[in-house]
Amino acid sequence: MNDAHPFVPYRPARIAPDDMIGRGRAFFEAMDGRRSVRHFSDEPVPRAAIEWAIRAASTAPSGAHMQPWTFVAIDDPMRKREIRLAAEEEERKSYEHRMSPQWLRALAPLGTDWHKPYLETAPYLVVVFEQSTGVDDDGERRKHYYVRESVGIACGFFIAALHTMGLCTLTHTPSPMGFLSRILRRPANEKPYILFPVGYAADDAVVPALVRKPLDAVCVWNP
Ligand code: IYR
Repeated sequence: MNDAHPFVPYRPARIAPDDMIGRGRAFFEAMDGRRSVRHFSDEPVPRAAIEWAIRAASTAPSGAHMQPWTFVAIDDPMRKREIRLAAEEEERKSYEHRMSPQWLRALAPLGTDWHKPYLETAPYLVVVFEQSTGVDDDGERRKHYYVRESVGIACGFFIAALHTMGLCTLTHTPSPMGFLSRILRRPANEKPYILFPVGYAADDAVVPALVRKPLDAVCVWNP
């Protein structure tokens, strides 16, 4: 700590243990109610909701606090159509030739295929880009660190924020995703990371009957 790099006091609220557990359970229950959605309503959603979710995402911890992400939000129907067509072109090739039989079997319970109508139905597409480098205060190019970890955490916050607002999304990763850089005219230091359609679930939306792993299958104490 010195004048060039000041510190400020930080006094996060102390929560009594009983309350702590109650809050932890409530947060778990809220998050456990989230599902990835592929059937969206075209009902409009306030733009401010997207902006709050992006603000929340951008509070994520990041390597050397470089915040190596760009959230590109799209609500223009022509742009959405262009993205849908390009994504479907790649996805069709993936489903027909590029994905292994084992991969296709793993996806079978999700009921996915190359058709991606939600890329037009959902009122917004938010494409998150990871930045391999950025620019410092002097305009010099600087390297970013732990980029994928940082962006992944930010995307988690984004998903949680949307869910808190009653909005739905999907972590869509058309592969390869280079077309997003071209269509969205992103600079060379940015690479597409996840494409999130965002909106309300359709009234008749269904999701696969998945079961989450219980605590003892995902947590090991003092091995
Ligand atoms: N990107 C494809 C395939 C796909 C892959 C995985 I791993 C999934 O969990 C779901 C889909 C698609 O979006 O259909």
